[in-house]
Amino acid sequence: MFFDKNAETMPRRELQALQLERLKKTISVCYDRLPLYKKKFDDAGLKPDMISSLSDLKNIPFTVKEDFRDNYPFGMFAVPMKKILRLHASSGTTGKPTVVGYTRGDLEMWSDCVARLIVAVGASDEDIAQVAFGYGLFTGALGLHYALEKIGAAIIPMSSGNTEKQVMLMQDFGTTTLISTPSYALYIGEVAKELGVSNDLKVRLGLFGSEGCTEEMRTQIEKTLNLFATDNYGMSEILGPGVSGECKLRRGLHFNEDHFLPEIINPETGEVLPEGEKGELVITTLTKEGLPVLRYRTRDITRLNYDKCECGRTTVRMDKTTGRSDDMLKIRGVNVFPSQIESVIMTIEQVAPYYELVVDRENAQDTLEVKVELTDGSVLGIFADIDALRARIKHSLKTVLGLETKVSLVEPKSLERHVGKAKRVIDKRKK
Ligand code: DLL
Repeated sequence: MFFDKNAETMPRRELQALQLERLKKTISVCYDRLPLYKKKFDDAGLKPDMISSLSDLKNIPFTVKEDFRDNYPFGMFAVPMKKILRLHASSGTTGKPTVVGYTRGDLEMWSDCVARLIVAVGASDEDIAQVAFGYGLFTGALGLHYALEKIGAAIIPMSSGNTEKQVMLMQDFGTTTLISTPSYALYIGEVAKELGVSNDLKVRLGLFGSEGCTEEMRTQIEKTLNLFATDNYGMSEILGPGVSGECKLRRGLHFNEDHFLPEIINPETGEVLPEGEKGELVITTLTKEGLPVLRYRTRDITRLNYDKCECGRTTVRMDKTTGRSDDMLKIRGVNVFPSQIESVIMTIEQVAPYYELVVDRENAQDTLEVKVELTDGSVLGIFADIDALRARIKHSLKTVLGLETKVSLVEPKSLERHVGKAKRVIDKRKK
């Protein structure tokens, strides 16, 4: 099923012509209206008319998160405030949040983009959709909300948290589609099980996103909630959800390429990498009015696949991200992505799908402790079993990471549960 078949199946040549036309317009708006871009172009000795093909894009300087902070709150907006209808912001762990603004046209485009992605995985006006993303400045809830409304689904704007009530409504209202972060979905599934109502739920589809989720974790969520879990990707600086998402085949996330132009660069050198190589995703908006962005460095690591998908869409697909370049932990010189650890943990039966990573420094050496939760606390007293399980996990982690870790097995339900994006890494070295 398609929401906008023409756009989603456009022949590549036609799509590229459209992208170039839109790119040129976006560049001239940025250059003419935003001092930030005028300065970047002038410093690089670049004029807008020097961008005459898509391959010239690589000459444009990058935009980074700090540009948003430096221009806080509205300095990145390309239209007068009276044209802005909505503001969102991402919390940011330090300092001021990143603020984004949408015109009426942007809001329309946003809900169209998300609608395409959710229709691609089978959401429809038959659905009762429970939005368990936090409503507010975060783009997740309202981003999904208006797209669900557009396709005619019945929406339960539940927001995140209050998990027992969440489950009660799922049961009483016959929720068919759940919208949340993958980690919250897992927790909702756990609470449903505890309440003994797992088998009474009618939820069949999960529209998840906003954080990484390994295939192994997806399998756990699907088992716990008995649904089909799909992945949506995006970031507030560019749009929010609606940048890319899976189709039913789940072989990569289709980019809404007529609105967002992706590139992959070497995060170290900034050079554009050849097609198919893995690196940092950079995105240029092609139709945003309120907040056009040129070459935004997402810090997300992925790869692009331009082969036509069997679903009929011609749009480029990105792999599930392996993590953000700034999530990468350097432990005794070895690069470790938390997603690698997640893949291991999720396949071990005796442990629950919850974990926490504690990085520290002892005697001038980095240490990595992997805390995992047992499914059955009674084995804690059986030392031989515990030792054997710990050794097995340590061995699997060593094979994947090439690194010695400390594995701690903890009581069932003792690790924190997350209702939004999970925070699983505690890096004590940063103090
Ligand atoms: O998380 C937007 C969103 C909301 C996307 C709901 C999908 C669903 P931010 O809070 O600005 O925006 O965070 C953006 O989250 O750069 C990625 O690192 C990460 N991220 C978002 N979606 C995914 C995903 C929203 N599907 C940052 N897989 C991005 C992995 C994701 N990481």
